[in-house]
Amino acid sequence: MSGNRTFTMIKPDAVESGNIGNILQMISDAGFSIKAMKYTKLSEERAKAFYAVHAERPFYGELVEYMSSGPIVAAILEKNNAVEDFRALIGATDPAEAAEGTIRKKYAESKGRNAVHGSDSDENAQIEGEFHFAEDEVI
Ligand code: DAT
Ligand code: MG
Repeated sequence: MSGNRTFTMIKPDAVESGNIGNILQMISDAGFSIKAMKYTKLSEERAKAFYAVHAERPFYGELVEYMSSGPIVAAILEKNNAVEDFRALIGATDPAEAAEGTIRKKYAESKGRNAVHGSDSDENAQIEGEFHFAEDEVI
């Protein structure tokens, strides 16, 4: 059975370009409700830890630098089939390959600076949510 929660971040490029409101509107219109949310900034150490699974990839250094370069919005979202439906809403990693109407198609700058994060499994949604939020911060 698929779970009903996922974790997202509005990344530094989308915050910088003034699209927090537009992206939250798309998330709300798609039927997700917010269980926790914060405006914050990842230190280099925290960005390294969050993306540790990608440590061996050639883009890891660039990814860590970018994700710690400016403020983000982190949130836990709820909806039936949350992980899969949210991945469909955000679109492919590379905005050039993302479907029309997806968040990344509309707001991402590039494959590296791609506007939003979405968890890729129920297990990672849980881990990533706990990375950013204490238990009593989740409604
Ligand atoms: P996704 O965010 O779609 O789950 P991922 O988990 O494969 O993609 O990679 C995590 C992030 O790393 C991604 O959102 C942007 C960055 N990234 C991935 N592949 C990249 C590449 N080839 N060049 C630069 N950045 C990349
Ligand atoms: Mg991923």
